[in-house]
Amino acid sequence: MSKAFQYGAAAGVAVLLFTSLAQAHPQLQSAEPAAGTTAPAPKQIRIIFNEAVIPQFSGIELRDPSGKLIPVGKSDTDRANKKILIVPMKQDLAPGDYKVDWHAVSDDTHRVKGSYSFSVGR
Ligand SMILES: [Cu+2]
Repeated sequence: MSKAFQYGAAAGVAVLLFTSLAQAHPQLQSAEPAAGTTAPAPKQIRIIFNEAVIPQFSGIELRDPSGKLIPVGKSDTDRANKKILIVPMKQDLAPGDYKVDWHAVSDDTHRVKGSYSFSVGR
């Protein structure tokens, strides 16, 4: 076996390993309001993952443009689809930009987190 072939094969295995690991973790697929969009004040924030998440260990921190934490309700998953995390709003969000720092734990107990922003229009 040539050295070049050995390196190539090792790289291929590494890519396969990385891909299967990545697929085994919850990933954000979409959100409502969607990232980067301007929407009316939402009654709830919905985040759709690629796999079921555990609501007790999943949720968001919502911040206004000044970085102030906005209180939100208790996270839950959609009864019909455990891939959808639902966070009810406790108040009408004033027009402006908001940042969502989310975290989620999937059924396989893997924890992931991320953040995105959306805006509330007038
Ligand atoms: Cu995982």
